[in-house]
Order: sequence, then C-alpha cells, then structure tokens
Amino acid sequence: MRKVKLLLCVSIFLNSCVAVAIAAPPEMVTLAVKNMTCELCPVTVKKALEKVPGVRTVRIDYDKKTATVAFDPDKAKPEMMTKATTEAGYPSVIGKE
Ligand SMILES: [Cu+2]
Repeated sequence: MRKVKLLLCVSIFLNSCVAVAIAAPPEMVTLAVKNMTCELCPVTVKKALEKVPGVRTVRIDYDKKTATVAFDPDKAKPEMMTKATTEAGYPSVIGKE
C-alpha cells in the first residue's frame, strides 16, 4: 500500500516537472512574514498565498518566519503576495534568501 502511494507521488512530481518545463520558468521570492505565532498560522498564510493568481507553490518555514513562493512572473507579482498575507492578518515584506 505504501509503495503504491509512493509511486503515485513520484508520478505527480514528474508530471509537474513536465508542466513547468513547458511553461515559463517560475520565479522564486521569499517573504518575511510577521505574526506567525502558532503552528496553524503557516496554514493560513499558505492558503492566502495560494489564492494569488500565478502562484505555483508555497513553502512556509515557521522557524525562520518566511514564505518561499514559486510563481509565474507573467501573472503574479511579489507585491500581490505581500498584500494577500497582510489581508489575512500576516503582514509580510519581500526578503531575500
Ligand atoms: Cu496561529
């Protein structure tokens, strides 16, 4: 059962690689996010960021208080992401990694 699940994950991963290869390469931005005080906060921040059109993947680092976002530069702008987290109650600034 476990093996099946792993295989499924691998195929999803490969499919997403193909999709990325065809479309424009995503850009990465790291946001420094304020107000993340418990482990549920990153979930809210992630959801807010994923609602921004053009955002592909969101990775939250709760310890560092950062959100690393891969996005389609034709559709999304980092300013839209800081606005989205701020509206969700987590002001963020564009940082660097
Ligand atoms: Cu919280």
